[in-house]
Amino acid sequence: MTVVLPEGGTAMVRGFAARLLSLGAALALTLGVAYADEEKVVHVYNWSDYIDNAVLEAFEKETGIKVVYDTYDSNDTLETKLLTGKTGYDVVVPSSHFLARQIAAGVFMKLDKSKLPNWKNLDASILERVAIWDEGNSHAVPYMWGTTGFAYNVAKIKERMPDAPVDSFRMMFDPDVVSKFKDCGVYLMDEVDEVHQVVLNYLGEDGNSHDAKVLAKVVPVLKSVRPYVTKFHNSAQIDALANGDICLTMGYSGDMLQARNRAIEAKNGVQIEYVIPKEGTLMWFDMMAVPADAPHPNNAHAFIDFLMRPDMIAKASNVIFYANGNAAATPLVDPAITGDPAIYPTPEVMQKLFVVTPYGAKLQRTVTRQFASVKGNQ
Ligand code: N2P
Repeated sequence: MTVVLPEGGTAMVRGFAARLLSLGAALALTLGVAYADEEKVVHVYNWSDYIDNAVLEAFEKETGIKVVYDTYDSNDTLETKLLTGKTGYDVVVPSSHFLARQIAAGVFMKLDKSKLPNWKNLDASILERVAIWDEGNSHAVPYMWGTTGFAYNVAKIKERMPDAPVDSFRMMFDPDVVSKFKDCGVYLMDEVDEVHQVVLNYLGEDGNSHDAKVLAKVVPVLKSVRPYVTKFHNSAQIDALANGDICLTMGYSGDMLQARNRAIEAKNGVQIEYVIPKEGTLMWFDMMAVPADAPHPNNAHAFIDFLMRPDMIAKASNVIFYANGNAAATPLVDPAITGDPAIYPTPEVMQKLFVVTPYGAKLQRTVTRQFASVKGNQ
């Protein structure tokens, strides 16, 4: 619970607020005891296609805590809920740069590391990286990390353009190229910030620029390819690719690899490739955090700790094709995954990946408007 003292309040109001604070402290003590008697349930809000259900079942079986699990497919959706408050969720999983401004807005509680004995399994180098968004790693635990690139249907692209530049974001952002694929289906992501950042980087600009004039350079590029985009979405591309319904899409690394895998399992002859383009791209870390007003904070800690168990997080990575942030889990992850450069990029490719910091409120409004003007009606 956060109680903010009114800044210019009268002495009486401030006196009242101080009393409220000490009441809050007393309440926290009582709640400390009450936590132990939390109802046996944890409400989790995570990205879609981002867990092995066997992990949730194992948690329920071992702890007797029921998992109520909801999903989203965009940081914007999660953030709108978090900023409104009273989400009812105990654990949420924003991406690193969104996390930073949500921490600044007071959305999350500090983690009680005494309740996270499996913290020791985390990868120290990843903890150091993510500390730029969460100083001292005090509010969040790395779950999975990945890149935002593109994926394509090998046969359909070859058929339409034998010399297609399949190692470059020209596939998505050069109108002379992408126009050739409209008939077989092209999706672009519906994630305002990431589309801006990736296009800037493609243009040779700083992908993390916070300069409105630089960010405006994205607009003509998006307008030039807009006629060939058949849908803006963040998760529908998995099935659409796997079924052969689309031939090109921007997407999250593991999601695209899940699509590849679904096609292999369906034996439908669809061959999918995921590409981290030669221009480089965005790298992000998705972070587990507990909303300040979570109804079951103890259960939230128990859930997060369970996901830091090497066997459990390795199980998740093996199903969702994302790299996790747990060093002790690496030997348990399928070698086909740890050895796949699309999931664990080579040091050379790592050099080309960039991370971003959050936009301020005004700039965020500007880029959101820009994106909406390009998208128009779908
Ligand atoms: C899971 C997508 C998570 C990646 N389907 C977003 N950072």
